[in-house]
Amino acid sequence: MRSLILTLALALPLVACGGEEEAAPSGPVAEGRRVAIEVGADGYEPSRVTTQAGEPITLVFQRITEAGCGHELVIPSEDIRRELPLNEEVAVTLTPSEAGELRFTCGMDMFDGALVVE
Ligand SMILES: [Cu+2]
Repeated sequence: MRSLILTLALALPLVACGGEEEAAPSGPVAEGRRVAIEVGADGYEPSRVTTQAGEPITLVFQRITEAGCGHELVIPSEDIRRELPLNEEVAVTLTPSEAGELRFTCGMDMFDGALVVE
């Protein structure tokens, strides 16, 4: 009998916690702040963008030159690889979960860009 009461006492808080879980939002994905990034012959302008962990942010890349190799955008940690057609805006929305640096670069890892997460 004693062990049964103990089990119930342990089980109750677990049930209470489970009930507070929120369902995933079903509406459109929040895009948060939008930051325009130009992709030139030598890299990104700006090359560093600062944001807060847990906040969605949309980086809008636009390649403005045929020079250089910015036609491909790579964000290694997110497994993102996108073509950047000349003079077209390409939006990438990210919600970094923890502080740190989230690099972005060209297809050959030559450009240096980063989303700095605080
Ligand atoms: Cu390159």
